[in-house]
Amino acid sequence: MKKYICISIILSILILSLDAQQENSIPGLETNQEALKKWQDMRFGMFIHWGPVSLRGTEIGWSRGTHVPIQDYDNLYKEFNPLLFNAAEWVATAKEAGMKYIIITTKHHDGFSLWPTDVSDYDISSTPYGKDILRQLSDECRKQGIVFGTYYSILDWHHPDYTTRYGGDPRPVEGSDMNKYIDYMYHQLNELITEYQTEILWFDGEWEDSWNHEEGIKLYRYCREQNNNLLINNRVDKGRKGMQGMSKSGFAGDFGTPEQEIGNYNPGIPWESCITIGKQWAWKPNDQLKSVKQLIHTLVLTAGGGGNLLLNVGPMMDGRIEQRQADSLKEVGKWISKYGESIYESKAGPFMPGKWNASTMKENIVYLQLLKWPDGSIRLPDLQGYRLKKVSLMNGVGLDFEKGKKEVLIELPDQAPNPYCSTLVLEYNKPLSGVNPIELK
Ligand code: FHN
Repeated sequence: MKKYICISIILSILILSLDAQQENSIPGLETNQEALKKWQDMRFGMFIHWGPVSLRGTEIGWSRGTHVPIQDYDNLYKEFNPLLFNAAEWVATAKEAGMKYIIITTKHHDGFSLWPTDVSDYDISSTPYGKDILRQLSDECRKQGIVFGTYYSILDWHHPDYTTRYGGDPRPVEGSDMNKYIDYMYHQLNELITEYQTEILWFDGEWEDSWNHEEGIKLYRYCREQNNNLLINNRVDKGRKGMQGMSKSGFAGDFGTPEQEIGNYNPGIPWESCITIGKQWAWKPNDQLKSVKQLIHTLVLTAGGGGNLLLNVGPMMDGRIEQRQADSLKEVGKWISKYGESIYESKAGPFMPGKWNASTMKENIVYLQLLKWPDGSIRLPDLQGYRLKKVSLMNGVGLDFEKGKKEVLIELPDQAPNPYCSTLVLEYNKPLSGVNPIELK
């Protein structure tokens, strides 16, 4: 019987690894590994959901035809005049938070383009503000050394040729022409790639029947032909498993996109959790913001699972990022300025994310992130085949530890070094690879 159990375990591991490999098994859709490593090493980015809808404080795209009548929503651009928009301030806020890349909604489901696109007048050039938001932001990102990326919604509830209506849109679908819409979309994407040099294409809105797998494959190929260094998420195609965000095998996309949740422990497959700092993606007056502790724990648990965190802010109608949101990000940045070494360029650690911990690793070092400060000491299981040489507080003193038969007892000071999350540095006798992950009780 034991023999059969072993065989079934080996088979299931083989199938899982094959499935992971099949992620990139479609010819011509292989991920650019150099671009992927650069992105994974960054671990932390800023998501920005913004547009004329900030004038109403309702959700971008989704409030068109629901909380805001379509006629009203579609004319908001005529009032949009964010005179206090300052790209340098936005980028500086991201940098101070420890964020290494920015992804902004260039066109959300409402069809409004934040740049002067050649193929539509429903764009920033038709607003009282008139200036090119994307040009200012992309130039400032390059100036400050932040990677510039762009969100683009495949679905477009405003465009007459997009063949799915939403929010009680009375316009007939008959006469709409998805092929014409796809040409429009390709032209816009070509602008984002060639004129704004986006490095990450963050697609969304792939779930409706107007879009299909064949078009997803074609679009991925097209974008990579324009720039082979591009990184493209899995929402370009139809393989996303709901809000879990990971892909079924055989679909295009370089990374999975769990949404509003921390992705599962998955060191072998690239993924990024996109999560709002408040409740709403676009700016909402008096939105309930996550605490700084929640934000830091989210970052740590995401990195501990081998993923990136794309944390979303929604700028206000006048172009400023709300002070509350900026203040929270500044606090996160203070933590990262002390503990960032345990996040950037790290991999998922051997101690899986749990209620009170996470871990990341680099070579022979494990960073044990303590979300709650244990009382006096902690016991850690041995890592089979590895010898623990040294334990210390990150940026701090060495700690005594006592080896038992299959575990080690680490003495801890009474006071947690950091009120949000404290980090231990565990030095082993050799680089850790292929360690079986352990769940700490
Ligand atoms: O419908 C959008 C939503 O507005 C938001 O942009 C998120 C961000 O990932 N994506 C879609 C919902 O999955």
